[in-house]
Amino acid sequence: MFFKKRNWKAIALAGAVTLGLAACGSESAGGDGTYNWQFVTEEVQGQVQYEYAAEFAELLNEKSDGQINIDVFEFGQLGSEVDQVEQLQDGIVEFAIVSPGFTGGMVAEGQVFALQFLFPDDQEKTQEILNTSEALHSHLAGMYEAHNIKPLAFFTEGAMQWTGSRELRTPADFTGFKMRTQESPLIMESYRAYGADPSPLSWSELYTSLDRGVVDGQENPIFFIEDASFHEVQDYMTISNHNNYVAMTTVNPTFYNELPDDIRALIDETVEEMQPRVFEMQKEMNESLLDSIINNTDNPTEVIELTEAEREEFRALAIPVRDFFRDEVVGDKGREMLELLEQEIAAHE
Ligand code: 6CS
Repeated sequence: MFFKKRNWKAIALAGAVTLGLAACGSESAGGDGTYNWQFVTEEVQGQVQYEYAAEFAELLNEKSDGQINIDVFEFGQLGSEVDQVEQLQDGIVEFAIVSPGFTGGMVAEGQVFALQFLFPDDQEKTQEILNTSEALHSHLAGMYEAHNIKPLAFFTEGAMQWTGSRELRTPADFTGFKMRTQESPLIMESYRAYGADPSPLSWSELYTSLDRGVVDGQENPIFFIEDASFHEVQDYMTISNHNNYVAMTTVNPTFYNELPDDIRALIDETVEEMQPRVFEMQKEMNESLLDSIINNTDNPTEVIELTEAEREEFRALAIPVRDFFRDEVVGDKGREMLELLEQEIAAHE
């Protein structure tokens, strides 16, 4: 794995921690009446997912008067994003933040979040849909549960932007562009629609791959671009707002269903309380870290803000990818889910 420098220590610990978990198994309820659980995230300290999980753990510990203890793991401690999903499915960890982009090969319908320009540009409206959508909380959640992953909440980590070793202003700029994507066939298809050459990679390898020119660019919310230092090895950042980065708070369903009602109720209450918290968290980080990229004179990054007319060119190419989703990626249930989601989105616009 090749993170930027500060994460090497976490990687070095990875083997030891993984072994430790495998040896102990997942002790859900201790003999002394305490609960000791594990929560794995795809991000590191200071980033949205990790800070969410740390606050979630603290809140549950307080609410339960110390009965519930949760160890939160940074990304890199328990393997790749895909390894982490397997650990959740196997009950090795109880909780995980999962990005649907890494489960596209398993729950094809979860790739709905890869459809660009689908959700409103207004982040608050988007979060409201993520909180209330029946398409997501009933239809899509059921599809994940069939794979032993129970989504408890969906949240945005912010609008995504492009960075590149060259300027990305029009679809023509993507011709032959080696675009790093997550492991999702639909994300890859979305970039093929722009003429790019998509290449799936874990983010642990992304900094070095951008630096060495293995890939030319990537998409992510601003806080993540800054905190992972991608801007240091990219000359351009395009404010495209072409999609949101959606993450899911998930739990192992067997573990969750077997909990006493009062403990499960505490989890549900905490999940709900975290929704406005994480929205504020991502908003604050995305806003302040944009300034940090703009003001970084040691590693200057040219920031290009697309006009509405320029975004329109991308939108026109992104819309037919919805047909690809309907016709090639999912079956009837997925089509029904997208139709309902589109209605819910239209009702918010
Ligand atoms: O680009 C990625 O793969 C990573 N981006 C974010 C915002 N969170 C974790 C994820 O793995």
